Amino acid sequence: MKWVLLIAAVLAVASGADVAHKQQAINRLLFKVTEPIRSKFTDLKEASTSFVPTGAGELLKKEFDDHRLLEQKHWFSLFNPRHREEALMLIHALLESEDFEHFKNTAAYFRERMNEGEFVYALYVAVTHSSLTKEVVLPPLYEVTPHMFTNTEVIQKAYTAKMTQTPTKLAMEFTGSKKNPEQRVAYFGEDIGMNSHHVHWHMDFPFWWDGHKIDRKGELFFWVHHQLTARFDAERLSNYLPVVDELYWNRPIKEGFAPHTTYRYGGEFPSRPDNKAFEAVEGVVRIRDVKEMESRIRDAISHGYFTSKDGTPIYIDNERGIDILGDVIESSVYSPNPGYYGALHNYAHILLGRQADPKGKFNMPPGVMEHFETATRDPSFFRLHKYMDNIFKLHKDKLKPYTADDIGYANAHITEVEIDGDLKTYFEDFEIDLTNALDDTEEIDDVAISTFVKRLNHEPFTYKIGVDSDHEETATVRIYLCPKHDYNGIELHLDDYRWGCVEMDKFWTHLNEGHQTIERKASESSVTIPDRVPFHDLIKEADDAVAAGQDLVHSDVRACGHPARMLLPKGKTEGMEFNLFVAITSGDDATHPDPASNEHGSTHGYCGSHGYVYPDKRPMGYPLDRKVPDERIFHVDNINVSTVKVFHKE
Ligand code: CUO
Repeated sequence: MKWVLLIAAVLAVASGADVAHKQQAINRLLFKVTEPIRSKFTDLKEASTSFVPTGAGELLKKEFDDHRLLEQKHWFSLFNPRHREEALMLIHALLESEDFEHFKNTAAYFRERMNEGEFVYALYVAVTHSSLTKEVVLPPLYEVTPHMFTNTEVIQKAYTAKMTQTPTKLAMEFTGSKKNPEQRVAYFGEDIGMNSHHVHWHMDFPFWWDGHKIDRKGELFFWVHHQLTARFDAERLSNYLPVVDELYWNRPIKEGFAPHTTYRYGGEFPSRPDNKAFEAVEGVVRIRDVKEMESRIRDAISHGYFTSKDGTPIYIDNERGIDILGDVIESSVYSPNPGYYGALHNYAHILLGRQADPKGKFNMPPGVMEHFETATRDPSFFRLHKYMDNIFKLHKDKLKPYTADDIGYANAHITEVEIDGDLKTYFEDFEIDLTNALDDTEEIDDVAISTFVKRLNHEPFTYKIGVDSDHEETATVRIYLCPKHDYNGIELHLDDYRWGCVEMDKFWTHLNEGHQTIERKASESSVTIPDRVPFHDLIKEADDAVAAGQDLVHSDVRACGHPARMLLPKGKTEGMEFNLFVAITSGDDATHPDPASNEHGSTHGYCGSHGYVYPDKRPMGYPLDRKVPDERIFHVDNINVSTVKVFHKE
């Protein structure tokens, strides 16, 4: 994160709505959300009592006055229709604000009245999408609602430390024991940064989104989750585990899961033993419902078209079919016929989340699968997404394979691809501030309580791509990393490994006539984001800027993006071979006129370009997204496949 302080005193004093003031207000609204607004935050405190909500806010106020809203100090789940409805009312109220003052006052008013989980979700989504808060950096969610990212043991110890006012740094272990082979890859499913990316992806692209049209939202749903499963499989192979198998509705759920995680309000997250047979969730969804949804979707794929509500066919055996299929499977508001195709993905999350108490006999709260913050902790998450990924693959495999013309590009002859630096991964400690996990009052001083947990990182490296070119032109460069061998050590052919490829980067560059070397750092990847700025630093910087009458300029605002430090799979101590696949195609693939000089928000690969069309015209995953019956098609000058080794340093 680069921070530049600009002298903009006039603006700051006059409007109170420069970035520094906005950042300060959002920080304060999210500071200790389970307690009343601090009295020293006078403007917010004042608004919380005297502001009169208007528009959608007025409707929400009426719900509150009529005692219809979910109480405070209760768990919240987005998959609960009424909880969602309430959160959406606040999102609409915030998004229709005509200026930031109105936005801030609306938030302050409902912060003191609504359920805290609903409030946090609504504020995060509204800040993400409002034009009034474009440059505001959202505090790391894991420091605003730490319960959703940590475990019970740590939270309990943190409470003890708080009670005794003892500054403490607590070690956090990954869930489970070494008796469970799945434990070997818990560092991936439980990675704080990856969980943050996943929850933010779903805030950037909510299934319920009813605002402006978001470009290729369904395809992004496919791609971001396809990449999560491909990355998880690469981690499994790195740890001598077979790739994940899909979920079957009529077979027991092989892996159980004990989350060791507690809601802030609502007790422990429920556990599930190994080999639990699926049961209907009473009053919500039956197994035969999801089977039927699946069969209708498979049927549409076989036919090559979906049937919209009015009976018209929507043909999908084309480049854009994947977008519609994504909308249908999720299902989002864009689904052409949710009454018929249902909401396979969302119901599957609920089914998996409730298997501990499917009849609601024990009044258990929702499972980890019913929250995007916690879902990937459960190994069944990856089984579920593999199951859906295979449905996507069924559709992709039906499409006409690319021809030499579809993938060739005569202006780039790749002479060599080298890596400058080592592909070397290692674990390091990562510290998370727990201040916001602990109840207190204004009178009690904060003590420094944090937890540290292991996380994967890698040494910096740079791709060096030698290219001969006939003439000057902008070109598109795509880089994938693909496991070279399967679990049994058998070397894979292109058509077998392509679906397991991990997108490392995609960028546009300017080719000059003659020979050149394209250098691209791993840290510049367009699928990743750097570490989030800690909440404490955001607070200090905004407060300092406001006090000095200065403004803030933020880059790296987006929280959606795979953690940069997890760009590489773990690999093995003795080295693990991967195919490094580099393809250069014409710059015409870009949808924007300035691709080589514009990073499109720098995290477009998995997260699109916020508020704009997706920067790449080609299907996500191109040119590896379709069947390759004849590998010779790929033996072209503009594509290079080399073997690299990823080492893990113990
Ligand atoms: Cu992200 Cu199932 O969609 O978790």
